[in-house]
Parts: sequence; C-alpha cells; structure tokens
Amino acid sequence: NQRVPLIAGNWKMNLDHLQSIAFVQKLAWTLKDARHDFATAEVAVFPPFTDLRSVQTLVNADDLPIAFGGQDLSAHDSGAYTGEISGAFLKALDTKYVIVGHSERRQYHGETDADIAAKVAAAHRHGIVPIICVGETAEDLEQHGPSAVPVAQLRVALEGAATGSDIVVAYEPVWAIGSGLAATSEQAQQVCAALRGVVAEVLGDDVAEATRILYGGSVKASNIAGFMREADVDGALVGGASLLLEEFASIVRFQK
Ligand code: G2H
Repeated sequence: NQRVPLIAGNWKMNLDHLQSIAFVQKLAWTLKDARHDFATAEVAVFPPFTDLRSVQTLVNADDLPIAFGGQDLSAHDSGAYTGEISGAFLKALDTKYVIVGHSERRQYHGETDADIAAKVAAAHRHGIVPIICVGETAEDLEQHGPSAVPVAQLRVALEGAATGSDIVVAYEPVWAIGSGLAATSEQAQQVCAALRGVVAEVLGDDVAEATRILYGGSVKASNIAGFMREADVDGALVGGASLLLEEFASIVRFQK
C-alpha cells in the first residue's frame, strides 16, 4: 500500500515548557543524525496547548520535519466556552493534526461518541486532520469480543467526517493504555482491519485504502516492529514511550 506510516507522540499532561522545547529540538537532531527519511515514516508530537506556539516557532525556524498537533479541540468554533480551544486557534498555530476521543477524554471528561463526531466535524471545518481514537475496555472485550466496541465507536465518530477530508484512526484498547501490557500484533491487526472496513463502508474504498490506522497502548521500541509488520497497522500513537528521547527515536526508526 501507499500509506506513509505515522508515529505520533501523545505527551498528555507531561513535560514542562522547557522540557518540551528541548525535547523537540533533540528529537529533530537525533533523527537528522540517524538520517531518518520522513517520507518513510512521518513523525508528529502532541504537546499540551500551552506549548504549541513554542513548538511551532521552533519547527518553523529550524525547518524541522516534525508535524505537531493538539491533544483535543472544542466542538464549537467560537463563543462563550470558557477553557475551550477552537479548531481555528489550532489552525492558526499550523497544527496538522488533532487527537479526538482519546479514552482519557471519554473516561474523565464524559465524552460520548456523539461529542467525538462533533469534534471530528470541527477539525474538518478548520482543515485539521483528526486522529480519531477508539478502543474497548477489558470488560467490553469480555462481553462483546475484540472489534464490536471500537467498530461501533468509529461508526458514530465518522458521522462528523467531511467528504474529501483526511482522517487518521487510532485503535487504542483501554486495557493496554499505560499498563505496559500491549495488545499482540495479531490482536491489533484484527481490529485495525475491522476499522478499515468501517471506513470503507462509510467513506468508500478509496478513502479506506488511503487512511492510516494506528495502534496505541504501551507501544515501545521493543514491540513496534511487530505491529508495523501487520497489513492494516500504519503506525502508532505512543504515550509513555514518547517522552523518552532514545526510546521514541527507536520507535520512529522501526524496521519493517
Ligand atoms: C495510549 C497511549 C498514547 P501509552 O493512551 O495515546 O499511551 O503508550 O502510554 O499506553
């Protein structure tokens, strides 16, 4: 397939301002030293909102081949929504991507599939590519089997997708997040294939063929190659390991 893998580092609410800046700079140098070919794997980082401007300045000034994005966005475009960050604000900072529907947003902020569809629509209104996160809890897995819940979540989220706009999907089993216990590559492949089926059903075969589907949940340098060998896994959404320079750089340099 023609899909360029995406390795995305979700920093969550970690790294202070100085650490963020130092990290982006060192990551770029490390990848340059290793002659990383960004055409073979795209790299993106997702700092907290308060560091997006600094990351943008750094990336633009040094012409660093690193994409970046927000960890969330508002479903609304503007108005009296205290504490919210709009798609327009993110776009003004040159963000290419925005994570939507991360399980931590679903779990701690009560985001529903319908909320996530509205955020997908908001991202597309502003020309930002949403990384739509779906995944089942251990309980869901026991009750409904491996694909049912993520498939249902994605079907609703895609109701917000605009025709002709890019999406990225991330399969993140909740039981594998930050637990150290990643899914097996076979498990990831099975669900990612089912998710590609949903994209085909809703947005058509061509979009499904072009859409990158990532695996996320305890991805490390030691397990990335296995995931990347799978036909329907096109990269990774990395949390904990994205905060460790050498570890993240090795993930980016995975060998197929
Ligand atoms: C899942 C993932 C990144 P981790 O949340 O989105 O985190 O790699 O720490 O499991």
